[in-house]
Amino acid sequence: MTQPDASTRDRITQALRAQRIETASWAYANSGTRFKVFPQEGVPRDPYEKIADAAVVHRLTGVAPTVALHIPWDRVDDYADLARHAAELGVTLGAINANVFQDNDYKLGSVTNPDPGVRRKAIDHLLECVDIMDRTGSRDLKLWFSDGTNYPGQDDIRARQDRLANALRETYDRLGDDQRLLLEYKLFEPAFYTTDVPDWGTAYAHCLELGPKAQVVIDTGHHAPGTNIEFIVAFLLRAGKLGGFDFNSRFYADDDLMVGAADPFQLFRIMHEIVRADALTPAAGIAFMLDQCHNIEPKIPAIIRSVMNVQEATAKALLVDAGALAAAQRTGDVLGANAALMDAYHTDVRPMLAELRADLGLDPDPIAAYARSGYFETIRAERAGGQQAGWGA
Ligand code: LRH
Ligand code: MN
Repeated sequence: MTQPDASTRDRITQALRAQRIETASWAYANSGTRFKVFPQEGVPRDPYEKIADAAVVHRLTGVAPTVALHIPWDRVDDYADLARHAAELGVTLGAINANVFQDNDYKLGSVTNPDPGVRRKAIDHLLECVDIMDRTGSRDLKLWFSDGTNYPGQDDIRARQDRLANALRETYDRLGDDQRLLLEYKLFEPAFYTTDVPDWGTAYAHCLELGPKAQVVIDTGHHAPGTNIEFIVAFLLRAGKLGGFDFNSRFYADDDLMVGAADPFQLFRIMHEIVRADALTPAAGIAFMLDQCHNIEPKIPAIIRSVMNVQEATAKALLVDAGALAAAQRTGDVLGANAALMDAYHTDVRPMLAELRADLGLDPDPIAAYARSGYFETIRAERAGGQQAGWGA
């Protein structure tokens, strides 16, 4: 693989400079599996400290200027003050994630619950999240519903879709002009027979029904094994209905491991579809968010590593010789076309990214820079007392 010429390098570094990755407030706090959430030293105790950690990730990577919140995990008295705190640290508040999956009332569902009173309660939470967006200045309301059933006959599958559509409609109609509703799907868990938004098709159909401010979120851990996720990316991009990603990786189910850790080639193929559709720039409106749990590994270095994994997959995707690829595809040169992608994928882009960081005035190795910063030692001492934040599962 010949090294890219100067204009190609410029195009690639320009695109990488403009890349924006949103980190998740809950990944800085204690989170894990249903079996055990292992506490760690220095973990944030409130949203202010979570945002301080997110600001460190941005300071060291240069491409993570926003942090997603989750309500009520990040509930505060003054969201405008939280936004000010974030701005002072050089970051802004990103997507607002609603949570209708932890309240006892939602055992048989939230917005799809047979009980209209429970549905009302759930919808009111979604509307409260839009109120919060008005105060944080967030564009996106991200909705994931754990709603589903465990046994055939437990509830009416069609009636639950009607209830879901009604709740989405009421929430959609509450959105401001510059606000979006991002609907996330998941094959199963915690429900194990039906899930009311189980796949991209169901999410897409509901978003079509709602209107232009409703788009689909692809959580890379929410598919059946063997699912070709880049096909879903290409399809939703073509339809103008891809709103964003919850990036993570998995070997089996919704493992929520570091993105690119379990399957870097899949991440590359996903980013290839993004680059091919010229959808990498913030103007394209795709929210590239991380949604991970760092149960056993140190959280801030893991999130820095995750941002770097997305950058590496993106740089490789930007290296694909689009002209050679198109020519091979046009002439049915199967091996030539595959080689165009594999050559890019097998290129070591780490020197280029280290150079980009140096150009940005950053340490070429953010992980080493974090270790040298002493930030962990500082927060370990400062945050010794008090209640560590977690997802309270
Ligand atoms: C559900 C999910 C969703 C979040 C939660 C923390 O599995 O991916 O995006 O609300 O994780
Ligand atoms: Mn998710």
